[in-house]
Amino acid sequence: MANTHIHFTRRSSGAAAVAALLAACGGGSGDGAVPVACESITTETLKLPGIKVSSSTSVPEKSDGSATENYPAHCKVTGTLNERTGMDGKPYAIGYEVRMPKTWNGKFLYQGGEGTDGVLAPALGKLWNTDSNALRQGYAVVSSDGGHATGQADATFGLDPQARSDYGYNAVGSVTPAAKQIVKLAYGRAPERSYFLGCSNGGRGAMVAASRFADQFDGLVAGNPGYDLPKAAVQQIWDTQQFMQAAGPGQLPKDAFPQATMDFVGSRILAKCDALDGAEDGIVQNRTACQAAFDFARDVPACTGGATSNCLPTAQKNALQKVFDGVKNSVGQSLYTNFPWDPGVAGENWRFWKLEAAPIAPLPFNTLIGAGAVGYIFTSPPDAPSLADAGLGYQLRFSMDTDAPKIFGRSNVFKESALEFMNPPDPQLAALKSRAGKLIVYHGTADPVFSAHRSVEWYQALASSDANAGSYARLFLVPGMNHCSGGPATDRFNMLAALERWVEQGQAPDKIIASVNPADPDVRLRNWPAKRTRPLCPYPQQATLIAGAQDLESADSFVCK
Ligand SMILES: [Ca+2]
Repeated sequence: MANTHIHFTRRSSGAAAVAALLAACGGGSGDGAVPVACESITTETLKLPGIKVSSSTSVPEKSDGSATENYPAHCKVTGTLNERTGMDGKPYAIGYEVRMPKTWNGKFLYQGGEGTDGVLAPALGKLWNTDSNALRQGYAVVSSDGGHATGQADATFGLDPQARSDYGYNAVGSVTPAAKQIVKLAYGRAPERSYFLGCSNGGRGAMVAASRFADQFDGLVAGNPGYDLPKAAVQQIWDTQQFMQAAGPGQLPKDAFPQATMDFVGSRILAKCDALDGAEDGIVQNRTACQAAFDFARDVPACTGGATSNCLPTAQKNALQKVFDGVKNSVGQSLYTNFPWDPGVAGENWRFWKLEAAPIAPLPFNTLIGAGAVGYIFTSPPDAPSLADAGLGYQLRFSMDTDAPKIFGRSNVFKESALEFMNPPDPQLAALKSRAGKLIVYHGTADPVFSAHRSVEWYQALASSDANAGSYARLFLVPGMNHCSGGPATDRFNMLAALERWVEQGQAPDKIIASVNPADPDVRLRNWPAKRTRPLCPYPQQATLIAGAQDLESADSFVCK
């Protein structure tokens, strides 16, 4: 068969079609297939109201890039749903991209979006925490732009209420059935299995899909999910306020908290907590015991008498205490949750998000959880502040008593509050449970963006209401890991493979083996061997060194309990 066009096979309805295939290809799979040209997938052949196909293109194999970028020969279809003019007078649509490999494994994957969307990410099926992608594994993959094509650096789509809903949940809900129809048109049959995988906002998307669109998915992976994301965005403004309290004239948070400061805090946490899991290895597996054993106020000394080493200046110490305790209003009510103390606070990715990118940074970073997101997407009605100063003035003026409650606000125009359009409406996942779907959530315990404790609280509530929660939803904490990857951690693992075994073979994940990324600066800095592996354990279990085990680098030396 010529390689200029990619063909797909589908069930034949007649012998003539089989003969045509054999003639065209000089052979065949023998399963009675008829070729469908990628280019034949059009708005007219799809015949779905409101769904436009903009392009359908055969893409040749790519094998000269990185392991995560390479892909097999496939058909790429792009288009839009629901073209409309927004309340702000701007054109909107939900953009989508479907990529379908020439050799299909019969499965479908929704690739969760990142940040505030706004771009059509290549639908390669990014497999977080691995060196592969789902397209290479034979998946048909779809991505979407979340309902606005304004780029990652623009949060002003939040001025349009429908664009908010599209971003929160409706893009996934609309694109998924349309994409499955495209897959069916291409291959002649519907996917046998449908999955969702995402991290960060895509992890939030997985939890939302598990709640709102459980009928569309057999299994979902939610990495470092932004559950209560609008609250986490308020927390970020709180962080900026605390960090700036500790900053000197002309200083930004990254200046006031040099890496040596966070290295010192990390070392003090390790001193109290490393051995609690039986292994002095730079990883704190026993998070719960560590939170009790480590007392920041007591164990990280304040500088006195002119000392500048092995201590923290009082202003820095006060700021970090407040950041880790979590955002509170003036009467001390928690508006989000707290953050676990973990040696991963010394991680490069922790620093990037907590001290550099999120507080006061060029766009797009403060559109995700900073002034842009809160001011334009999560406040109702929108505050719509000037971002000329990267949102610093807005953040410093922001009142936790009178501004923060706007994330719960509604109006005649904005009928859904930010919490309503961003969170899963049923965190108990009744629909997913009833159809025997599965959800794997994982979360780095040193995530500076979304606190791992929020995932723990979600799972505790689920498990307390349903003793069988572990039969359809499991949470894996990743000690030391920062936001989706990075940090002093074993952050390489394949959650999609674990999910496939659970869904397709009924093998629930009792542990997931994770390894280090030898190229990660936090791993290199600590001289951890490349062979280091650890088990990730389903919450509430934690990895513990087996008494007498000799090899500290092997997952086999640890048990989940
Ligand atoms: Ca340890």
